[in-house]
Amino acid sequence: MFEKILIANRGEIALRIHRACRELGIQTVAVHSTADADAMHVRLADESVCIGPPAPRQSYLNMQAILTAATITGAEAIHPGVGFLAENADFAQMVQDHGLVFIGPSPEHIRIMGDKITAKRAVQALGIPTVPGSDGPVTSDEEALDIARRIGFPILIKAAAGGGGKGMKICRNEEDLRTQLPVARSEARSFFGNDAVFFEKFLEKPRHIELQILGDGQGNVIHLGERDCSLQRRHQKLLEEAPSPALNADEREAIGQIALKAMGTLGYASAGTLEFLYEDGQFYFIEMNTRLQVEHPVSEFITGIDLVREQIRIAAGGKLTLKQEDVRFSGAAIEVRINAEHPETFAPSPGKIGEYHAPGGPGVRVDSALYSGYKVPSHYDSLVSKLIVYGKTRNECLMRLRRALEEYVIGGIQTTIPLHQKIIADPDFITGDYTIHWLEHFMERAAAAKDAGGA
Ligand code: MV4
Repeated sequence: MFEKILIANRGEIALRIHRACRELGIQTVAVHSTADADAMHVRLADESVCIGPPAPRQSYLNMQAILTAATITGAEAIHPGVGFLAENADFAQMVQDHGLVFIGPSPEHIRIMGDKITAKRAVQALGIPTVPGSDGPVTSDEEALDIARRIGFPILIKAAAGGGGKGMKICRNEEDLRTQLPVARSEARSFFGNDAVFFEKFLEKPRHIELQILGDGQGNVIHLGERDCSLQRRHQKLLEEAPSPALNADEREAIGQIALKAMGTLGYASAGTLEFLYEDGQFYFIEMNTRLQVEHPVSEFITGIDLVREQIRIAAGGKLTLKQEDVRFSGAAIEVRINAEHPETFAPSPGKIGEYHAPGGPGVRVDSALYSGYKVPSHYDSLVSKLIVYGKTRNECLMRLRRALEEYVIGGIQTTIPLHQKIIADPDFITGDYTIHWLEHFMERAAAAKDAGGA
């Protein structure tokens, strides 16, 4: 096992990784920007190194500075957390080239999955269902029209290097296709420096369901079930739950078995997530995330598996000790993402935390680096806390979430807590009846009700 790990991230995820290290008896090195000198993970780590000014390019994305920090502190491995360098294949390779261990999958697997076209080809070849579409990049109008005739409208143009919904174009007829193809290509070139685009049949009302997997790179793979991440706004997730209220046990078993076989053949190592769209009882793969995810705690709650601990054990050469039949699914978990934002306008609300009181009691977990007197910097993502609750049933989980949100006090800044309180009181949410478009409509209804009330 490692003696010392460098945590190349910040905020709640840096703290989450620190906690796993500590429980394994591993020393930690925090790296931080000048804006994060007073951060919780910096205070708790055994050692810390300031790696640059607030701008991420000059600190959390500065590979040379991070590798130097690892070298001077004698860290043997680097955990990249989520975001920043977590899915950067070049960084994973550089870490290896410096004789250190990257706590994550191989650079090759990161690279394959980072390009949506190569990712789709790879998983399709391994038997995972994908959305009907072009088999590769589309360049000419003739090709585009051919594919359109084969799969039918509506069609979605996606960028191979895309992600987060950037640069997607919906085409409802041939004219749209002719006008949008060049636009999509030039946007892809300017956003990502890669103008390759591909086509998929556009699914109108899917849910976003993702499968958590864990492999040891030696052919052993388990899955920790699915998470329903359909509640999102502008490609930012707000709330995630496991299991999905839309799936039955047979569907879960079927997609799980397909994924196990595929990831085993691939020899995948570390934690990973297969993202699917789910519509009318069918799963369609869209992307694979080759990292730990923000919403990993819901899967931990329903399986009792510590994903970060397992990532570290696997990176140190350990084999998976669990077989799929040893993974026991029980109960329901929900995570709400609490952002330092206005709950109606989503305007960022950085600033100094006043009173701080986190909820507790049975089945409640708070992953947050907040403390009273902490100053939320304006340079980074606005996620300041994750509240995760567990219940034996979804209903118990919902009741518990309601009371935990009531207990939570975060003074001094605005947060999305009031928004979460409204969402979980909505009848559609309570019955689990929502798609990826639900939240947009919910926000419109809420705004209209407010206008009517104010008039
Ligand atoms: C789609 C889709 C409908 N049909 N692909 C959005 C981001 C990227 N991860 C993939 N995305 C979508 N791909 C087909 N063929 C709808 C979306 C989409 C979406 C997906 C997941 C979660 C939220 C979303 C919000 C809008 C659109």
